[in-house]
Amino acid sequence: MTADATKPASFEALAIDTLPARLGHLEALAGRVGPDALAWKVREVGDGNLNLVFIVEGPKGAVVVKQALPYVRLVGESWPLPLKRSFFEYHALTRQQARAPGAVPQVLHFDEAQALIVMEYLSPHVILRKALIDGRELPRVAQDLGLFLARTLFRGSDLAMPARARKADLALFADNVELCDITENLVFTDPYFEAELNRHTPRLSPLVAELRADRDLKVEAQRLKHLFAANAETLLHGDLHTGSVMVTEQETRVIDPEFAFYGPMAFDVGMLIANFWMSFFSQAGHEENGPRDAMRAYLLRVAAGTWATFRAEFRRLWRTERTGMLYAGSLFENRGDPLGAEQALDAVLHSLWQDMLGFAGVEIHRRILGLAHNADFETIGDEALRARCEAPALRFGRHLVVNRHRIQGMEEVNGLALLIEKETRA
Ligand code: SR1
Ligand code: MG
Repeated sequence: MTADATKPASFEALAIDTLPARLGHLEALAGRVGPDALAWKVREVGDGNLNLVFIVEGPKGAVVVKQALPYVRLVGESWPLPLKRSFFEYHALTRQQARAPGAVPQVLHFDEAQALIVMEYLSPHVILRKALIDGRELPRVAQDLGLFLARTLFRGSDLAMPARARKADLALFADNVELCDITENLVFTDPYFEAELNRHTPRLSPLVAELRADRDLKVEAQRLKHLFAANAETLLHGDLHTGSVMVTEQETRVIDPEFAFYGPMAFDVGMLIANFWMSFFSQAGHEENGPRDAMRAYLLRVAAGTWATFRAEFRRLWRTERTGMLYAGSLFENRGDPLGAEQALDAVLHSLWQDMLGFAGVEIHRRILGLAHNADFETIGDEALRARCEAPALRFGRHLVVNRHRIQGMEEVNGLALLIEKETRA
């Protein structure tokens, strides 16, 4: 099969029956799956909000083909979305692979015009969110994700990169405007007023009205949006929730960085940890086969462990890889003042902690009040029970956003989560 015979001149969405003819000529696929494209088995498995995802299997093995659509899949063609997000995803994957080797799937092929990426098929991995809903305690996630966060966020910033290279990269990713716009609206603004596409569990309406009338909350959410939009600190994953992580007992991989852009380090950390807390609050809705007390305790350990690993690895990188223009050694260590560098590190980590809490709070709110909900709560069929899980999560999120500057540490936050969650089962 030749490339010319089957390759459309402009973008065309793939389908199960057209994929073998369209991609059969690619060595990246044929080499991994098998040379006879007619023998390939193709499944479309995309359950995200935006893209097509195919698994292509053959006698030799399997690959994943991910293709962007020119609109938001969740909403339809009425919401156009540029194909270039695939370009940003590809470039983000290559940077993440360099900065945190082994943490992301291997990229086998990228076609910019067709907005498609062929990548390693991860098996027997499952989506972390699903594993947590099923009550599985994955032993490695806190460690693996804490390391991923510290390594990608530190190494993509002015703490580590040469200024010229970082500015060039910043310019490259600055064009991911439409995906930033989604986050700016869906995470930071829409949840706090009656935006058209919002929805929530109906019996939460009194609490939702209370939150939307909460001036302190709205002001703090906008301060966080300001930070998100204006603090181009490092290359973020940009959408690091538990649906963007694939796991086995032994391995953790981060997928889907199409929202990548230069923003504040604490955003990725807060978004991820928020998803552990939401899983924690949702567990009461998944107790059909027995109590989930152990799972609840596990999730709080994962939230604390992710932060602790991130902080420890960030400290290590600060001491060993601080080669960028910020907090230069020429001001500290090279002048016999290593304690100055440590003081600066403590100050940076302190800000990251507070910002992380704030971003976690808005992420919790938007998953319950906005357009894009998560399966942790959505799969709780009993509406009254779902509302009993979501309400404490909303109150917890409000506390994080408004009081983040006063919260001392993980013990305090997790203690509060435990206390508030008990309301669900009272
Ligand atoms: C319209 S897109 C909605 C959400 O899906 C993505 O996964 C991001 O989380 C985005 O906010
Ligand atoms: Mg995604």
